Amino acid sequence: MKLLMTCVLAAMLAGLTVPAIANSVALGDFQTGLGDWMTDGPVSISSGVAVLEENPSGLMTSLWLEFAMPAQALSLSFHSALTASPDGSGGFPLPDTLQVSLLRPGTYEPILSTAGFSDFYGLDNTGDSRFGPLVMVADTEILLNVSSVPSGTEAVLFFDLLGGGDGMATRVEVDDVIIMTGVIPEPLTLSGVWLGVLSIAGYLRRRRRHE
Ligand SMILES: [Ca+2]
Repeated sequence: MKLLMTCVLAAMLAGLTVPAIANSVALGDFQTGLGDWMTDGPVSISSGVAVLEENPSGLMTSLWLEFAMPAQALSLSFHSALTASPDGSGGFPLPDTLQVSLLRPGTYEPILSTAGFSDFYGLDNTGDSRFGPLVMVADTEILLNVSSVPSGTEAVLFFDLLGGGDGMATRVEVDDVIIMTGVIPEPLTLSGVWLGVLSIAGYLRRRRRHE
């Protein structure tokens, strides 16, 4: 049922009036652990869900997977939940934030045009979210339109939790990472302007590379 809903949402996102989705590729259901996913900082599996908690020895906790884009990919989607509880900390001016990015391996450049940002979805622990026209959010499900990404494109999907002493202990759950595939009847015209500044995750990652 959950997968059917994802099919419908993926079709809407791709601008299809008649859903023509044939299949899905599972990237992460976390039922039997992390599989090929990589981590940095406190990431655990709890009841088949990946859980990111704030990194006490750094600003960022990361969960990522490198993969090749399947043929006829329409959407990349996942379920995520962010919860925060007071932890008595203070002094850090920015709220804890989840940033999700689809980047090229090695260079960490965004695969899709997200001018000014390296992430395609951001959510902080005050409830503010940020995403562009290639993204659809339905309750806890987030879908990214990847129909313009050529088959076989090497990609890395990053989930980054940016923490700090903002007074809250923040926890992020990630599950059901899948790519819906199918045939698109008409060529899609994808456009969108993502306003803003370079994301903090992108900055930190590049800085970490050069250290
Ligand atoms: Ca915090």
